[in-house]
Amino acid sequence: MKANSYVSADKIRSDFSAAMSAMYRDEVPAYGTLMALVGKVNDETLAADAHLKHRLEATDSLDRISEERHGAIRLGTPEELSMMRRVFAVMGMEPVGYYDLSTAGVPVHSTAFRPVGAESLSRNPFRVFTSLLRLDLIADEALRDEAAKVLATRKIFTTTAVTLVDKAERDGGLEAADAARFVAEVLETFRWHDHAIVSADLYKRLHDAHRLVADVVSFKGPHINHLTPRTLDIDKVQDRMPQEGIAPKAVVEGPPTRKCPILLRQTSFKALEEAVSFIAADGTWQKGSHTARFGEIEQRGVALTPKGRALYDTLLNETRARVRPAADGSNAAEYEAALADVFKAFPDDWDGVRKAGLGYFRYSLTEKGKTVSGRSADLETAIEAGLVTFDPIVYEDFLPVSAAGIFQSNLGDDAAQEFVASPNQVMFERDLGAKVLDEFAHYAGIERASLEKCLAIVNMAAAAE
Ligand code: OOG
Ligand code: NI
Repeated sequence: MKANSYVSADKIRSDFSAAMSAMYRDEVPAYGTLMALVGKVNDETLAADAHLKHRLEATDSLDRISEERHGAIRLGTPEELSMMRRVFAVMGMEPVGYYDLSTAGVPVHSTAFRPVGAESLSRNPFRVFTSLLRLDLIADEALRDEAAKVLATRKIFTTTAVTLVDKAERDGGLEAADAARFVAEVLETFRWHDHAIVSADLYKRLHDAHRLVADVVSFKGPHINHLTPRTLDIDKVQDRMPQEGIAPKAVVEGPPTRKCPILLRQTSFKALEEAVSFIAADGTWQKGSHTARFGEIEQRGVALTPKGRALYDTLLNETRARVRPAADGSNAAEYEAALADVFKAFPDDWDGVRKAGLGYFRYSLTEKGKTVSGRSADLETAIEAGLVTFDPIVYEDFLPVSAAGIFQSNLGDDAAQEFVASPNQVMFERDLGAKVLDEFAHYAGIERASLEKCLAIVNMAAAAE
């Protein structure tokens, strides 16, 4: 056994994330511009907020900020999805959560592949929102069959990538040379292909059924469609995007601007219209275009408990009942005002969020708490006495309504479609070949573990009194 020489999954993921970033920067120059802007705003935010900087350092998450990004892909078949699960597993990424996008008029359901352990997350939190096309939601049966036939012909993974996944599973890891080859080979799956695998006519019919169907079916592979950096101040980046020549979507998705960020706020710039070629009847190429790739940024806040999430959902629905944001941005200011007003019902100080049981927190002993002994205290008393402190646990997942908003903003105004809501987690997990992790149980587990560690020490000190 040479288990010691295996490269860690965390390192493979970091290398892959860096390689993906370099490829995307090359392919989509606006991504580089956005990354530079986000980096600048993050530096400014940290320089202006010493407390934030200190807490990020204390919770071991400062270094990861600049590393932090997520991408998204859309797959066509169950076989592609289950293989993708095995590929991501080699990088230490597991499927977390189930997202039904049919409610938002998008014929896919999804999960997010991401690292789950605290150490892995702080090393590199790279994640990929992964959707599976649902041809069952497309009404035209003949077209559905045609699409399925095309999908059956394509191979999105290189032979070497598959071989290396088999090897990693068999041996329990990959050595350096294989890990490097794995990164390079898997990157191929995410590459943009400007030559379609369908005719312009079929593309048009797929596109008429739903733009996403055309995006998934017409190409050789699931090109990464965006790569999103994490910003510490999304409003500032949104404001400054135009100065950098980037036009952001009308409103930021998710909760309003707050002192204490919750969940996830996202904004994006519209998908680029890119030149592609379709297969012509005489075997030559016919010029055309396709829009799929866009830019997005996000700001992450505290993970909410089921109670906090229910409150968030209620308030967001209430806001949208008051003002539905128009795609052209004409009522953006009105929507933002309504959002801010309705969300006054959500406490905006960390202790308030915590005490109301709305968010998940990581507890730790303060310097004083570490030295004290002979003190009997329950958690609240220990907090009040400055022995125990708490930090918000960052939300590492996604928001179906935001995802839908991002999808929609890239579909154009006329593309909204109604599907009957039909979540089907059972079918998704069967196609995936595994169960997805329940995100709430996961955050609750992190909180509990931090608490137990703290309380043991505090109580021990108390026992010695
Ligand atoms: C995925 C959109 C979802 C997010 O950040 O919510 C997403 C897609 O467009 O394929 O990435
Ligand atoms: Ni995204």
